[in-house]
Amino acid sequence: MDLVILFVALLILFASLLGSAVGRRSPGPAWDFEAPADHGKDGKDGKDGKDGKDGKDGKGGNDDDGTGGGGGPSAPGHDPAFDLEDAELSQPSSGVGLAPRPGDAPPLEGIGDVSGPEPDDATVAEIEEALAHAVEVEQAEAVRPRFRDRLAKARSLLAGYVTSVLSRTTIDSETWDELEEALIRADVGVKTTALVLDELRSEVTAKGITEPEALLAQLKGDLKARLASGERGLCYEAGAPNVWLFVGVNGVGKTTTIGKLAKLQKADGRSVVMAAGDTFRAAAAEQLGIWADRVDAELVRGTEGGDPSSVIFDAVQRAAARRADLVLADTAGRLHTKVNLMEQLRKVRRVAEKPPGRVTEVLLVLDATTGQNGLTQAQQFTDAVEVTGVVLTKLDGSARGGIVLAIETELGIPVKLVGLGETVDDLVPFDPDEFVEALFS
Ligand SMILES: Nc1nc2c(ncn2[C@@H]2O[C@H](COP(=O)(O)OP(=O)(O)OP(=O)(O)O)[C@@H](O)[C@H]2O)c(=O)[nH]1
Ligand SMILES: [Mg+2]
Repeated sequence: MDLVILFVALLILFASLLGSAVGRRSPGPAWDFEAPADHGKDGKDGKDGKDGKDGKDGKGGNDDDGTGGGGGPSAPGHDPAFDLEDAELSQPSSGVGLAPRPGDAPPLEGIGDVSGPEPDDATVAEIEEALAHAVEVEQAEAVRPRFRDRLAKARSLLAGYVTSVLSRTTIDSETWDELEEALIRADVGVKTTALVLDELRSEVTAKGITEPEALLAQLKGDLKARLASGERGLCYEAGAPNVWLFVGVNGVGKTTTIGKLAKLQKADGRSVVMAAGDTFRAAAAEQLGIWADRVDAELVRGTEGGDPSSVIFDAVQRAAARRADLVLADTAGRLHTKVNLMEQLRKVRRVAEKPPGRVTEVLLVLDATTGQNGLTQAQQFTDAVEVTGVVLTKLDGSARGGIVLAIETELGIPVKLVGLGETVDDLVPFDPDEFVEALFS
């Protein structure tokens, strides 16, 4: 009998415990850290959601999943356990909304299932300002990168020499030695360095320059003048699909440059067809296809191992049929020393030239980190396909930007575009003045 009474008592105790637990969890969404009520609050307070930092690091913040910027158990700085614990401690069992956490902005009216005081005018103004700032940051991302910001490596190489030259009170033989070493190390090349310094010596004599500061100012002026005459515009002739052919050795950035340039050209109102003329590897066409998707351009590709000329031919036909303005033609990277590959390139150019196509640019893509070898490459490619301009990539990671001077002085080929980084907006027209200033200031 005693046992029966004990059993019934235990049953009653268990039932009452269960009832209280269910009652505590029953309010639903506001208590559940996966529910959107709290996330709506965090995501729209202008601090967690779109502050221009979280959105870029790929770890959270953009609120694309609709859970709010601070949402998701793994959102940085947002501990879901804290939410639940905090809610359980501070909310009545009716469970409407969560207590604000330290640092939370008060919720906005009509957002989520959140109760609390109405935001005052100052808070609304603060939120609006934060959102406006986020928009500014997003817009700023598309702004053209500045040479000065991206040429830190090249500048720091020259900085030591500049400081040393300026530290002396006169211009002496050490000054000239240092300038020579600086230019050669920056890959201006022995020949062009000699030309630059000979010119500078004559000017120093003619103008009676004695101050190191004036000497450096003269050098900068000379370098700018040396680069002033290049025709840097990309040639476009209306009335037929213009073909711009991209050539160069392996890995210099041909395919990436086409993607970036397509975006620039489309922004200028031109329609673009991309030709996957690198048929050596299937992955090459895939890579170009990704860029085509990204910038919304049409892609024409052939079969792996097929004839690159026929891909370019098809692309020109497609462009003509669609009345597209430009065919940006990729080619396989090739060593300039391989005779048969250079011959293949000649054929590609001949075929691209067939009406209705018109080759208006042959752009040699050079990697700025390879230095003086770029000069040899430029010579060989020019012999094969009449290069009309150079795209100098990876200037952002190179201390050797001086190759620009060697190419223009020794080969007379204008540098038309430079790559200052890997993202789609990191291709810019070459600006000699900005370039020289970025190197020396
Ligand atoms: N930092 C930096 N990297 C760049 C730049 N341009 C291209 N790259 C990188 O260079 C690498 C090679 O670029 P690709 O476009 O594949 O070069 P490619 O000339 O088409 O190479 P192949 O097709 O193999 O001959 C990629 O990782 C690019 O992101 C630039 O201006 N700066
Ligand atoms: Mg490529």
